Amino acid sequence: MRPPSAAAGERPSCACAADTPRLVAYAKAVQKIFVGDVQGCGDELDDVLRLARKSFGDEFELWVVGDLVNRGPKNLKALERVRSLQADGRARYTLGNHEIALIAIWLGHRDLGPNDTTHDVLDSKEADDWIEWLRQQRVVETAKLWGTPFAMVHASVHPDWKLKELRARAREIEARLADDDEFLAGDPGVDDALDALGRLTRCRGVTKGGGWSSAPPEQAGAAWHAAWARSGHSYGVVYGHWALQGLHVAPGLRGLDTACVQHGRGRDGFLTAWVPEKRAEEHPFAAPDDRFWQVPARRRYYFPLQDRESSGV
Ligand SMILES: [Mn+2]
Repeated sequence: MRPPSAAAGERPSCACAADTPRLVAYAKAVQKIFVGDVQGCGDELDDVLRLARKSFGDEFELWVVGDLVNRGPKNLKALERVRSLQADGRARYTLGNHEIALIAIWLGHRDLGPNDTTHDVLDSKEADDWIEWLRQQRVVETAKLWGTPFAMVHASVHPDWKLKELRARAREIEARLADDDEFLAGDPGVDDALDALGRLTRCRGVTKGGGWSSAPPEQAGAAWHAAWARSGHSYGVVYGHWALQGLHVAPGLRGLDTACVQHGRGRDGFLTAWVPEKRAEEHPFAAPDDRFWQVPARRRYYFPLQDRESSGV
């Protein structure tokens, strides 16, 4: 049955008739779900997505800290999930060191290593398209959680950088990565952007002189986040990359790499998601925090060369 239509001249002049649903000025925020290093654990990523749909329907955004690929078996699947959500405007993704390595391999700047498992991407008919897509991705994403600004990055931010500088550095790196086929073949000793790319995607330790290293801080000064925390920044950082450290919850910091792909190598591995649902009066980056999902690895995936050699396999 069609509703009776009012003749043109009879329309009420006021648009807010009592029975008309009104748009609410503050639309409900879509739930952000931050996921740690997937590294080809495509089945466990699907487990997280199932939980997300069960809890929030389509009202969630997936935020991926990078290292979506390598060491694990289902790299293409992991990439496809994120690309599909991103096409719907429902995923943010920052590149990790393993994506940077994959791009460098495709461009001929380095060889596939004995522990690399990204053949499914490199051998696919759409490899060129996948690499082009990766080259369009960001190395830093920023937004706000209930008014608190934050950055998502794979490994670290420079302890001194404010959000504005972090963004500016990231945009320069992203433009070079997308357009310059020789960027990754350069020398980080003379190319600031390439050095900053390393810091964003590989750093764990920092030195007093402003340097950084991918080595853990026992070998290289302090943990980057300890130095960052001493600077008293007002933004939060969500990151990954540090499986040996594991889940890291501290004021302003959420480190989400819980070694899913390392499962069975002397410990249990999980894929961790941070699901910061709003709680009244609580700072989004306060610690302690229990708003995590942890999906156990289904099996051991990673048998690096050193393990294969020592076991005689
Ligand atoms: Mn990493």
